[in-house]
Amino acid sequence: MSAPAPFIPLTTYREYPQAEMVERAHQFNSEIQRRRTVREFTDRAVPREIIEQCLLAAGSAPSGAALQPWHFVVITDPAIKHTIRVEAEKEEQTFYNGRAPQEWLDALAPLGTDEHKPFLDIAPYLIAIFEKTHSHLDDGRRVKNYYVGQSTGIACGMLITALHHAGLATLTHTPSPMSFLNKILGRPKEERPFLLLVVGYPVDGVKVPDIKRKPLDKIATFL
Ligand code: IYR
Repeated sequence: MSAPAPFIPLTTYREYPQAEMVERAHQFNSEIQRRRTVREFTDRAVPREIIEQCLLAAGSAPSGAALQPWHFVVITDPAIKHTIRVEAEKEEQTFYNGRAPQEWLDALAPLGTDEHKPFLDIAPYLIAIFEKTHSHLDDGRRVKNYYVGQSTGIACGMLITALHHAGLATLTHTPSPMSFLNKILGRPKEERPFLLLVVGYPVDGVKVPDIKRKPLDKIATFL
């Protein structure tokens, strides 16, 4: 049994007058509605400090038993990016040419994706996110993590939101299977690749598929 964590007063919570809350909710929604996944990036450099702050924001996500079961590997090295591209394209090649069922390919058709992933070479940052099945506590004990997928998914959502808020574009890339990332990035077996986030500036005049977000009554039920 470990000693209970000491409790401290919460000094950071802030309540707003109701009208201000409504205004803030509208503002945030219109800010986040501008986010679109892009697939064409420039090689323009992005200051590392921005990435660091966004990672800290992501690392503040709630997690099972507060064990923070994630690890972010930030890749700028062109040789490592290229190796990732080569390995990802190998997997995608088989995915698009036989492994994926027709129904899946039909679902992807409007997005215009294929096995070519030049953005993995071009974008200034790739962030590989790993979900950790176990944590190593400060006292050296190795403990099981809980709700690993939910926790890491929330952290990724916060990362994407933070990067968008900072003015960067992202692509949530999920080459499947992704285990080649452990090998290339030297991560242990207890870390499972969760997704690969491509980060940078979109090319001038970038186009995105004309998809619409579902209306509220299609995504939520109020009882
Ligand atoms: N991983 C492939 C296929 C792919 C799958 C889904 I679901 C997408 O939303 C987009 C692509 C690829 O990256 O091309």
